[in-house]
Amino acid sequence: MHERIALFGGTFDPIHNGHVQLAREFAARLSLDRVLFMPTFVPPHKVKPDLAPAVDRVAMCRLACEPYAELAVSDLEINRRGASFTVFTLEALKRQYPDAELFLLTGADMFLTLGTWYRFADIAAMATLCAAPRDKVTADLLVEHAKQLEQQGARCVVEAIPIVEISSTEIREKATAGKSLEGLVPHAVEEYINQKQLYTANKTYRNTEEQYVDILRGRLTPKRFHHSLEVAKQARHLAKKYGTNPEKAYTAGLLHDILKDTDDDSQLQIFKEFDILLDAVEKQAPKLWHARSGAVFLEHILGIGDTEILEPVRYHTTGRAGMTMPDIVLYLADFTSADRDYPDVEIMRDLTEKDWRAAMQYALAYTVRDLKEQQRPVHPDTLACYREFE
Ligand code: DGI
Ligand code: FE
Ligand code: FE
Repeated sequence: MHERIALFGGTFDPIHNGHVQLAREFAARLSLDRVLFMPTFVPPHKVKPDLAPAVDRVAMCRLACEPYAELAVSDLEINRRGASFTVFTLEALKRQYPDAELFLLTGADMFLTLGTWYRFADIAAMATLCAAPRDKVTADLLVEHAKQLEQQGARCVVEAIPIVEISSTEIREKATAGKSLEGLVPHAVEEYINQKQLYTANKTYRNTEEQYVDILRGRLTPKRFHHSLEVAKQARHLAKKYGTNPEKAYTAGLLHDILKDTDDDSQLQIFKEFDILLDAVEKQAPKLWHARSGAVFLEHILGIGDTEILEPVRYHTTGRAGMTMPDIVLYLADFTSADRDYPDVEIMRDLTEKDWRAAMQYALAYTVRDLKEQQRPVHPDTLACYREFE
């Protein structure tokens, strides 16, 4: 019998339970003798500057694979250093295991781009291409794509393996924030991350605020990052003026737009994961999503439990009936931060300094008028808030 060996390439920054489960399921279903995790040295599609050191990514893969006879790690790509094109890696594996039958495991996104990979025909000739869908929609896409690839001579397997949606980005952010990685990565990997301080990258943070700033910098465009810092400052100023907690206001301001530059699909994924149903207006207005997904992210990924931070973020875009003072502080800070330059901003700043009720009334009237002019639906929370201050 020929050995059946699958190549599972990726950055594995870090390897997590989703990867391990996927590999083991594939091994069981396709009777694979071995799945070879192969961390890439430089991912040819997306060059990320702040990847954890290659040796550490390999070491974490080793720790994760150790308990399982069918899982192994190869440092072939790491050792070759150059751009790791899959076709070269498969050729090297062929030389190493001349009699083996090769398989290539890819995530759904990778699989959909396979046809355009460097020397795809050679890849297809050397390995059976395997993918697992994330959900029903991707399942259909993958099956459809597999048909196309097969017309180009490829052999494909799309296996409906239940996927554990874990994101390495979120793991890094949790590690940066000093949160537990329980259930996300194997214990040994968590210990390794902590011991090596991998995702705090030689940094000793003076405080959590500094960690948040680091996370924001990684998630936001420079403009939005700057906006967040300005809203934080303005929120602290207003909190002092109106007699609520200035530190909490600062944190809420800093983090209020944390998912504003995150793509729609990732936000939908968060809603799905945390059983959040969008209402009719929200469904039509993706611009509203970041307030809700952001609050969920702060609570569940960054582990912030304080409602004086979570609620202002949750309602910063629409407002709501019965706004609390922390809600109002963030809402007005977002309207009046130093980076804002819409036509009425000076009027708003003036009102905000003198009379928060008048400022809220002006802001809501402005928003509702603006939405009507653009024929966009007004959210019930926006409307309720508007009526209260009218
Ligand atoms: O995230 P920012 O740009 O700093 O500000 P924001 O969170 O207030 O987002 C503003 C966007 O949300 C802007 O495009 C207007 C939109 N928006 C606010 N209230 C409503 C709304 N959109 C709809 N459709 N309905 C609303 O009630
Ligand atoms: Fe916002
Ligand atoms: Fe904002």
